[in-house]
Amino acid sequence: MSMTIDAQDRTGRPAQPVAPVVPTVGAVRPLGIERIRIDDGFWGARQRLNQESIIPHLEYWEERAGWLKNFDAVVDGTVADVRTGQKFADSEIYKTLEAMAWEIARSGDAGLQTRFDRIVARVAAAQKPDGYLNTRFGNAGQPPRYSDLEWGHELYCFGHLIQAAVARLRTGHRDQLVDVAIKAADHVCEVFGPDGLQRVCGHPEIETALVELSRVTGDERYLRQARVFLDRRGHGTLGDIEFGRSYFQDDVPIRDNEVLRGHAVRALYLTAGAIDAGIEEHDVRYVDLLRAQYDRTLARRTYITGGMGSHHQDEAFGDDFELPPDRAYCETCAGVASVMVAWRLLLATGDLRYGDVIERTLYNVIAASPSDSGRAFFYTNPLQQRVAAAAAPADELSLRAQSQLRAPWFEVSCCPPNVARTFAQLASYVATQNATGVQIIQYMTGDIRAELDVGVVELRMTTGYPDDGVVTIDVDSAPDAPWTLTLRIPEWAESAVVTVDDAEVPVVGARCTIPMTGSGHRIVLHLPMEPRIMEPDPRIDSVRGTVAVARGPLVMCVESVDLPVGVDLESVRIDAAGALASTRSGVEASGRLVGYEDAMWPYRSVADEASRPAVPESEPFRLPLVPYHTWANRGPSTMRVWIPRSHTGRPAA
Ligand code: FUB
Ligand code: ZN
Repeated sequence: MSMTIDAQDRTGRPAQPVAPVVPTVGAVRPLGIERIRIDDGFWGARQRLNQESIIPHLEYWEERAGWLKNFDAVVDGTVADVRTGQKFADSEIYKTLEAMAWEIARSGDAGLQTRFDRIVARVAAAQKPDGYLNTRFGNAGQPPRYSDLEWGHELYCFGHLIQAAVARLRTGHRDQLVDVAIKAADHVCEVFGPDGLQRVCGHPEIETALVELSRVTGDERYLRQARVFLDRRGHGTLGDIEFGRSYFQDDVPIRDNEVLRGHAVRALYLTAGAIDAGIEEHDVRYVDLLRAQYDRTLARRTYITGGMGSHHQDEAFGDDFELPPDRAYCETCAGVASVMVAWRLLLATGDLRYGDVIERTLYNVIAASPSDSGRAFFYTNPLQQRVAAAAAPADELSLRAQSQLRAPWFEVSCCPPNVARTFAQLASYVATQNATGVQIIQYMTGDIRAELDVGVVELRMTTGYPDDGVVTIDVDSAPDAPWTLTLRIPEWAESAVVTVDDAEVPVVGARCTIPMTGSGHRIVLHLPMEPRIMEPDPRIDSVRGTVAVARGPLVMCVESVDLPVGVDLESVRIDAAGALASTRSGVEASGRLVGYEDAMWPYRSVADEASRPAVPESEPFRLPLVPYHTWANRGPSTMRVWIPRSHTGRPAA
């Protein structure tokens, strides 16, 4: 399917939406957080958690771990001796600043503004007169600038710095952070321009940041520099490494790829930046091929949760259908990055199926990361936990490899600030508009305001989603001229019903488009929330013979703390044809238990299969499942999403 760009050139509009991604062309355009307010429900609660717990927690740990002090140490000349953290620790400060910037705009939190300014002053003080800024390279006693582009992350850090500055500019502030980021971006253009250093960064990120800086400032130099980096990639300018150059997407030019490969976050950030550049260059063919790469990745290399990345060793995509549940890496950052790509494609094409991808990933990867307290995070998001791991100590730094349970902070803490910036900017993913209508992409409780060519539309959306499937949209204000309201109909909601003032309207595929005139109307969307049994593509070898349970957008799991005392999760099977019921905490299915006998050797000949009795299964029992995103909030547990099918198959009484 090819991408359509409806030529809505918005260059020259007085104000850009207060949103992280504002392409100048696209099938639909974003509505910023100044036009959409989430004020309750599942995501309202998470935005409050972000403001009250997650962001202060990031500030606390970045100070405590010394990553903020690294900037002070650059100023006082001691950084080579005292620096702490990974090479890319600066980027966590910048992502936190970005989260704070969106949060300040969302909540108007004056205390947060003061804390933000203090951090920015410390960062700014470490910048060199020519714009270079890094606490790991280029200071007295440290390796020279750009001497380790494979692993040094200098341009990656600049990318996050620039994204934080874009957040400030879009939220109406031309402040010290913006000056620092623009100086850094100018420095990058100077050093890495067409005639400059012929290298790229081992971790993409600068590309998408430069395009957005170009969009917000109108300075095309930044877009051109992004294009230089994109075209330079894939030609082996980075040294070879043990994982091969595919790890950082430097083995094959972007245009020659068919599917995303290598390190998942790197591949997805790169794709986001490439789409951004392609959109600004009006290169439909380029965006179309990136879309095909992402679509193929969704079809063959993505977990049922929306998670991406099957390899722990190199945090990378596996081969097609290599999606082991227990070894699933599914880094939280890869979930964030996948949302970034899907959102760009949705804006470019208007294809609401990308709204499904975003929804799945938001609920089942990004929402899964923070604990209920907002003070511990999953780095990886496996779909099966075989051994009940002890909770990470609440007050200690964890190694990423130990992150079987949520931990307060990691040596590599890229994920927590990524969650924070996504939660703070979340309203900008709720709805889009074009000249004639509004498209609702995500169902949340809050207000939406859009300025259409025919006039201003104000909507109030109320829902208990995803606990229940009723979404009510009241048209509080709208012109007496025709406009359209489009609702995304999730792929799993075939029997969705939409009414306008109690009269049913047709639903076609992924959308329901309703012709509207005037205000005072009530639209109600009824999404079928009956639990569903899902089976995997038979080519996903590692989960053949199993099923999963989903309810609405939520993937469910069985957690050992919900099983009868003495029952081991290993022995649980599920009646795939059995009854499923929604409960307060999730879903109840019909389960059966099997007894396994250990042998010296866990393999046997199939030759005598016919004479062997089938593994006996117990009578059915009620098997409780909970939303995957809630798991591991109740102490050590084992867990699985994909459950072996019972061969007896009689439903529970
Ligand atoms: O390298 C920076 C970040 O650290 C990556 O995006 C994550 O995968 C983690 O390795
Ligand atoms: Zn991460």
